[in-house]
Amino acid sequence: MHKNELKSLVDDITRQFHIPGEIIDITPFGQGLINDTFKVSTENSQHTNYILQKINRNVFSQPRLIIDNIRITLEHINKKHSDSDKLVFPKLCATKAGEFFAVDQDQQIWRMLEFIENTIAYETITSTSLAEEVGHTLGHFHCLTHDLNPEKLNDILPHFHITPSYYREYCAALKSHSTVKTENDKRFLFCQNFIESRKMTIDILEKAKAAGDLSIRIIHGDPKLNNILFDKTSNKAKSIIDLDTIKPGLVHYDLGDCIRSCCNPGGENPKKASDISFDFIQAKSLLGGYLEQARRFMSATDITFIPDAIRLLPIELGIRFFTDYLVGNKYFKTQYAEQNLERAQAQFLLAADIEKKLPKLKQLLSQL
Ligand code: GN1
Ligand code: MG
Repeated sequence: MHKNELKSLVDDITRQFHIPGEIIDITPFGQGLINDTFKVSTENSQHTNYILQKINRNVFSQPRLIIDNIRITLEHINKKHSDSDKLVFPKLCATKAGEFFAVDQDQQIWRMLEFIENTIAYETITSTSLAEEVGHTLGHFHCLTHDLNPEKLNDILPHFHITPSYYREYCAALKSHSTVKTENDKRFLFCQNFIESRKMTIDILEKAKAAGDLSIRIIHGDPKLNNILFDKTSNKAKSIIDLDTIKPGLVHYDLGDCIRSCCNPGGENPKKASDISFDFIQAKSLLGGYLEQARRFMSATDITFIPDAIRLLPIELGIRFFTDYLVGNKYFKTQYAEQNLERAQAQFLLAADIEKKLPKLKQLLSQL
């Protein structure tokens, strides 16, 4: 879509929402790989900034159900939440027609949230106290939601964070892909061999779930570092955002995902392979903060599976990136054709480093 067309569409959609004050600016916002996000600034004494998002229909085929999930979860949290709890959650804004989403001429769904002021999101962790704060925040979120009956939520993405289902999609993509010319590429072969040699271990959490060793609770689904907002003044976590993927699932996927995103100084798009490593010290702090909260609901068996989850999540995301590369980059936003291949390689390198540190990690968990 042309820039001016997009601007006029976003302007129109914004005006469908009931937000007081005159709109003074609308700009693209954030680093998300799925939805299109904008920051809307207004001149208004109560609330000045909002987040407007177009929900990606290729990923979320039933966006209305997401909005229900968010509302059910926040209602539950708000019932338990006392003033002393420091987390605030972005509120959904209503349209002038009284709905929590607007529909554009292409039947795309848009929603508006209040912007949480005076906050900052980080792309990398710079201190152990920040890592501990991240862990504490995720643990607190899980404490707030662990007693919400998972059956009350819609499973908006039934295969999301079910590692074996990503493996099946990968196998199908490998058979039919058309990226043949890159098959001799070292990165391609590395990814393919990496998955092949780990395929026996990828159902570890799902097997434990099926055996009744791990139970289904509520998961955030996407607790990566830049989805946690920190207060600019105190540097304490103030919010956990991007609630689209809230669904019934194993909290282990959340914890593993949070650690893979926080404890790798190279990030998801490293400049060179040697930038990638598993930062054990940061992981130790993050886990300490997490368990301080999560111990209230986690069983001893839950804790035993944490190292497996930490190892599994970069493998899962690597498989997702590699599969998307094979099918022609349809799911994750990319800036160039081989970005998903490089992202996959980065996740597998991280997983390989985690594997080296796994005995230390298991020992740590037995002491925490
Ligand atoms: C996607 O859109 P974003 O950046 O919040 C993805 C996550 C991945 C993440 C990797 C619905 O999240 O699962 O971990 O990219 N979200 C979805 O950066 O697939
Ligand atoms: Mg997301």
